[in-house]
Amino acid sequence: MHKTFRTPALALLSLALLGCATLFAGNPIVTDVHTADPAALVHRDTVYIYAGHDEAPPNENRYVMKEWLVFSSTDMVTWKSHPSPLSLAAFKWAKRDAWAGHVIERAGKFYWYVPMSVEQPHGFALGVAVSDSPTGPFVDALGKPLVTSDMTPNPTNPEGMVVSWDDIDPAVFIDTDGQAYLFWGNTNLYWARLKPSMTELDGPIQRITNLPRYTEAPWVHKRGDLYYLSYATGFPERTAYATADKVTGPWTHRGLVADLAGNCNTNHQAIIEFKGRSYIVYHNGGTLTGGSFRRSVCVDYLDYNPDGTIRRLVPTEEGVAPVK
Ligand code: FUB
Repeated sequence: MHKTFRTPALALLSLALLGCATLFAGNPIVTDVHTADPAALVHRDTVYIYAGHDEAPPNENRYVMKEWLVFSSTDMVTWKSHPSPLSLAAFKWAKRDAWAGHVIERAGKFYWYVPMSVEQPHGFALGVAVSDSPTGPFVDALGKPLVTSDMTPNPTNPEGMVVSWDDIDPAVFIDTDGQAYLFWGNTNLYWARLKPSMTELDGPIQRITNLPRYTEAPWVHKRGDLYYLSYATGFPERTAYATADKVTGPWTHRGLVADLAGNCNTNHQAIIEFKGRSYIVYHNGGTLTGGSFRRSVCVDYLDYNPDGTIRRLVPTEEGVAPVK
């Protein structure tokens, strides 16, 4: 996919004139910092986007990610930037790599599931932080990981590499009966039930094995009676999806949601309904300083066909219209 991206000048000018941390949409929605791996939460009349912070300097081609960021909007167009509510420093047991997380609310508390690399057991681990507010501050809920690398196999990816980073990209879904599920994984896609505490697994870790070229970034949502599991596929990544009649599967692969992200080798999506419309939140490398390690979050509409299949994303520069 080729597209041109607007310069950040307009957004920066808006910021300067306003003298506050209110950002105006058009894609990318944030242009003063690089943001990646969005998760989105609808809470009351507000949408919160939780993102990783890509801090790699220009020409440094590796992830430099030490904290997570949060932005909020009531109209999907005007995004307010809040102080960073969570960083690696909150997890005494973690070392590096504040990668893709997910926030969900239960009984008035907000739980933020995040992957980080650790020394022992070698690889990534999943932690969970908790707050009374969607904008934090969040604190480590357990003082230790929820999932560690020795709880799952280290798979071999299609390139023949042993993947020690399989325990990444947590995504939590609470079903209509109140049961919570944790999905995660790179190369292997894992899931497990969560106890009502949201900080303990409830039963064995299971795998979904029938999704072609599953890479990472699972996201589960429900529309009507149908469950959707979207995820990054292949590498460089596109976004694919599967559907099921139950959140426990079996899942049927349905095709692509999105083609390659512009100027960026990963794809990472969140799908929400807000005030009667569906949105997809994703990232690309679409700023003047952007790229695979300096990504930026975008918002566009997500449309469904009458049979419930998802229409392929049309990424836009103008983004979405304000919600009335
Ligand atoms: O941002 C680091 C990793 O890149 C995420 O965990 C993946 O989803 C991919 O976007």
